[in-house]
Amino acid sequence: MIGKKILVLGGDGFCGWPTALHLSSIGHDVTILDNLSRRRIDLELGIRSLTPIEPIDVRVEAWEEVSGKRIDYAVIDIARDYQEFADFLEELRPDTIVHFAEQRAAPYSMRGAKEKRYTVDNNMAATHNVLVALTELGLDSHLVHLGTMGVYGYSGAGFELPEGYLPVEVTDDEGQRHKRDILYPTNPGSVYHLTKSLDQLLFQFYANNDKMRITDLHQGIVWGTQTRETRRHPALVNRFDYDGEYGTVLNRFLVESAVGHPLTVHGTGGQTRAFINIQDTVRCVELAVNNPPEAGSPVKILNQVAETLEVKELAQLVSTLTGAEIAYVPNPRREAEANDLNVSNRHLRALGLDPILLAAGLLDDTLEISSRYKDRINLAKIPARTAWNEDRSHALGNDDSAGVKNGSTHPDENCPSQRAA
Ligand code: NAD
Ligand code: USQ
Repeated sequence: MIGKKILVLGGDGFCGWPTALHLSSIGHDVTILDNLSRRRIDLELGIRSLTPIEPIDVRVEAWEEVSGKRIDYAVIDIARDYQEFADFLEELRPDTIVHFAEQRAAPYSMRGAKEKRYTVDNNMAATHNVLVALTELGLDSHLVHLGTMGVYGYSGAGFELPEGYLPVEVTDDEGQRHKRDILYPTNPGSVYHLTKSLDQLLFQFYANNDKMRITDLHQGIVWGTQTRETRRHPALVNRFDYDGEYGTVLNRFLVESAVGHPLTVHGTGGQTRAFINIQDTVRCVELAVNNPPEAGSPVKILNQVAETLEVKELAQLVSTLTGAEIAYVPNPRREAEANDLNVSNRHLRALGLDPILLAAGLLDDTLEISSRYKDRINLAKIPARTAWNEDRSHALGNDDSAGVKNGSTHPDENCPSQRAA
């Protein structure tokens, strides 16, 4: 089991970097591939990680220094440079590919025409290129993909959300009943989430047609920053996004409280979402890597979540801990004001996951990082300004909603897909 050759696509990112370190620390032979587009988006948006992140070569050197283990890396755009990627794959011949390499921010994907197109072009081509390359090269690598809970939508189904498939029964004209497991009807809430819904169809096709072994991890919102491995050296520190485009809700609340900014609850705060700590993200990927599906079986879909909470509950938790004020701000997103969410995570629990649950004490670490680096926080980048549609744009008080219809104000050459590394 131990000692697989693993390729981590998107291994320079928030989830990919600590996962690469974790898999290396437990004895796997890890290679990172990344096009560094996330670092370029920081430049494009004039933002930066709260934590100062080192260049990728410095990161892997620091890992070798503290662990004695080597992680190789390659800078390739898997969406655009198919042949370079396929040649790389043919030489490496990994047992497992862990695929994080997509544009992952919902607000960024809704900024305007350029970002919508970039997110779809990048994410669909990235995933499809991986599948095509594996097929063309005849490689039997197990593909582990990071998907999202958002593919299910947040409509409050009234029952526990299953893991990927919905059992249905149809009665034909003769009264005969037919049972089927179908992909759970998808209901994405942003262009980004839409790409994850489309990924599911690509996986279904290639698992069926080419007997590819695929695990799709439907992950909730990740909170926290550091893991056991990233704490081992300052140059290993993980990235921490807090801005209105890439910052996720709990990490944003912790940063906001560190600088005395009111906690920005969108709308009523009745949105219920699924959460998981970054330490559990890396553990879940380990479990998925160790438990591939059989060739010829359907895509193995696991819900990678620890618990569900309402946004206003999160704000209350942080406020109680830090004394921060809570501000109920107009919601820039088109989403239900309140929803139920009851999610099964039976598979990962059965494989041994004992998830970290949110409790005030567990926020200390992230709170400490937020305070330590608070001088790096740009207050102007905290508000979430990207409106989902014209109606939401008006609710935000944007006089000119043209930006919503016509795309963002930044020029083409600023899109990370269109700039040289
Ligand atoms: P991230 O943006 O920090 O990391 C993604 C990495 O992929 C970046 O380093 C980026 O440079 C790279 N990348 C993007 N397109 C690429 C391409 N065409 N070729 C090569 N590299 C490319 O995002 P993250 O938070 O680490 O998320 C990783 C994955 O996990 C995403 O697919 C995301 O949808 C999923 N996920 C994240 C969360 C979360 O809360 N962060 C929750 C659920 C699912
Ligand atoms: N929200 C606030 N205040 C904020 C920021 C967000 O109230 O300051 C609200 C949003 O309106 C939303 C909820 O918090 O209702 C979650 O927003 P988020 O930005 O934390 O998470 P989301 O956009 O859903 O995306 C993140 C990751 C994405 C991943 C997804 C998992 O960026 O890659 O797929 O979480 S899930 O939400 O389960 O689909």
